[in-house]
Amino acid sequence: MLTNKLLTLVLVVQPGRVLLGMKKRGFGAGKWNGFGGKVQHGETIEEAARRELLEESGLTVDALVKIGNIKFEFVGETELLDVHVFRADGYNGEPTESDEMMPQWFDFEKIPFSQMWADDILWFPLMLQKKKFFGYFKFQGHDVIIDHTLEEVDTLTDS
Ligand code: 6U4
Repeated sequence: MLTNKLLTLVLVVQPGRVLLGMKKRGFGAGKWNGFGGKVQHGETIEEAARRELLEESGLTVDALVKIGNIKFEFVGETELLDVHVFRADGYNGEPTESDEMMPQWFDFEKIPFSQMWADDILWFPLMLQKKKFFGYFKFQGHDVIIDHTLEEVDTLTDS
């Protein structure tokens, strides 16, 4: 049986560029990614998204827009990662390196997909166009997608 693990992922977007962080340790180390992590007991998914963004990048944001929900299954693992993806178009503060992440802005044409999770190249175009989406990706190891679905949706639920 698969257990569900709630995670957040925040993309801070400015005209023509997006902020990514190089993950320095833990899950996905060595990859550029959005900012996020596990939802803790007693906090909402959005509270977790804000907390992780601040911890990992030093930024706060006013509006966080729910933009996607992606479920990840890893062959041989019993945990299903349930990642809630948010987009923020305005931010406060300066991107600051943390123990976990090294932030850097990337022009839309120079997003380093070859050093990102393999699913990102598929859903980033939707996220950048502010289209909401729902995805499912089944990974063999951390680099190979053996099955997936990705669809645009009108609304996203909280669970
Ligand atoms: P801690 O508690 O810091 O040890 P860690 O194991 O480092 O946790 P965490 O909490 O940083 O993991 O969460 C992993 C992050 O990676 C979340 O923001 C979700 C994101 N993520 C996981 N799989 C992903 C994938 N296939 N594509 C993607 N982001 C993914 O773009």
